[in-house]
Amino acid sequence: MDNLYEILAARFPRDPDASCMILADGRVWTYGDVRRASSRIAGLIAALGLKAGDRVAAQVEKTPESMVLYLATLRAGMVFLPLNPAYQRHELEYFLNDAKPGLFVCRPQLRPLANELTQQAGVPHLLEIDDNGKGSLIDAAAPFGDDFATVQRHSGDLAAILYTSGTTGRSKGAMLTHGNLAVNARTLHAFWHFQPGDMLLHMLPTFHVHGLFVAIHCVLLNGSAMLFEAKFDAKRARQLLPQATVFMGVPTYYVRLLGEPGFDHDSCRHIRLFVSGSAPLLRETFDAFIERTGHTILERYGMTEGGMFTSNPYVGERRGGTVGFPLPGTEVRIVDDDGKVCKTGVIGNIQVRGDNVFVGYWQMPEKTAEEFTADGWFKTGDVGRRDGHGYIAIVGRSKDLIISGGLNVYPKEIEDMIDALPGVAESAVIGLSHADFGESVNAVVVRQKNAAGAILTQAGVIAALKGELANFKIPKRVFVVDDLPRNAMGKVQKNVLRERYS
Ligand code: MLC
Ligand code: AMP
Repeated sequence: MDNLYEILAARFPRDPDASCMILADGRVWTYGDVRRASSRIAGLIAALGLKAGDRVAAQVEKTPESMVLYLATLRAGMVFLPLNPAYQRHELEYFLNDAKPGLFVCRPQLRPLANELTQQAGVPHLLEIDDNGKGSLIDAAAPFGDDFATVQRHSGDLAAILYTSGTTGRSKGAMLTHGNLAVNARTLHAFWHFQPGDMLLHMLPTFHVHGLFVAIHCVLLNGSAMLFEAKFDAKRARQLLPQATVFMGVPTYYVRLLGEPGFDHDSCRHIRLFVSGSAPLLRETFDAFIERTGHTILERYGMTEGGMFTSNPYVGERRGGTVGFPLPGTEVRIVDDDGKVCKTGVIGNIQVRGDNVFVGYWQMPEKTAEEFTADGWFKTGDVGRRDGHGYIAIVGRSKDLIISGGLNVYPKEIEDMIDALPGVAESAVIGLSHADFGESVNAVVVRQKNAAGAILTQAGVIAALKGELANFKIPKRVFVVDDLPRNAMGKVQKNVLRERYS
């Protein structure tokens, strides 16, 4: 059976009363609850008339019910498409029209907009899960049975589509198969030594690879429990960490933990593993964490398009400023612009290959072809080097991407929106270093010459973008200028802007 749900469920504990998710209010979801609830929701999805391969899009808060909706989608043979609840009209409209899901699950407060957009996009079914895990989807699933027969899927069948922003401004849906997800889950579970009795403190959002796949798959394959928190909060993390053995986070979580009074050795007394990824972990954070807690954070590197590619070792030296070695089953090479493999220590483009690497971008065959080499290597757009001991360091990106608090922002998308505002001639969106988010989004906006009546201000630009774009993409600062620096080819020199405004 290649359905990922079956692969995970085969490792669920025999005892149906064993804990799976422990919630902030003390409620516990057992593995039996997970099986039953996913069965009922799968029954509902199938009864709606969705066919294998149809998309189930969900823009809901992190709750046990929304996690189970993911498993139910797998069981029913559909393709899960999680969306950040921060997404606004502009983003949602695009995703629904592009993915054409058979079912869209939203929060009740979004209902009016969801009605409008689903009608426009021809999405036949709209149901709700609210922020307490209740709503029309849960009510409609209640009459269905606890013994849904999980639909047969092959390892090459799609399990999920996760949108990643695109350099051209158009988001691309990365198509991941049951096989892609299963192979990465098994690798990480083994490589990070998951063991009976582990307790993961889960504070990541569940609409991205990190929180949804890396963290949850490891726990489910392990048949163990997680402290399932709605979001990251440093104070709450400090209180809960003594009950946990594993923690996974983006670098901002570690920066915030270090800023938390009372966070020390004792707070981490049962922890065996801290994992960081999704964005570069600063050397100073890595060092300060060792000093404060005695723990060496394990940094790993990955991407929506294939899960995890490299990891520092579980046993052996974890080197700060590096992302370790290729994981078993994943090949990583560093090549120059002509595709020739670089010598040790030489900086080049990172390419990856393996069974975990995605099968392409949803309905974008040309874009997919561009991102792979003729011999099947995926071009990550990251730039790095390998040292004499084989440790890989990410030193930059060839793609114009900002990672803010572990969330990706492609400048082109914001620039397009700003350029359409009255009084704007053009704009350049740049990442600047930020103590908390690592990088922050900033806009340099050129006022139109002789634009009658248009007064461009930071507040005006920000107000115009809010409601259209997710909050994390809204520039933290806006600089209004008369022109942008350009090179001889006429290309905007973002490096000059970054220096000027840093
Ligand atoms: C929230 N805001 C952000 C932001 N998150 N702004 C910039 N960057 C972010 N990441 C906005 C809020 O809407 C708010 O706006 C203001 O910034 C301050 O919010 P906050 O209270 O500080 O934010 P908070 O809710 O605490 O969220 C910050 C965070 C969260 C870092 C905890 O963003 C987070 O959990 N990030 C993790 C993302 C993640 O899982 N990435 C993995 C991707 S997978 P306003 O206007 O209301 O004041 C991947 C592959 C891989 O990359 O390798 O893993
Ligand atoms: P996403 O598209 O959200 O999956 O983000 C993937 C990108 O995050 C990668 O291409 C890298 O640029 C970045 N990334 C992930 N992990 C790390 C890491 N440990 N260090 C530096 N960058 C990282």
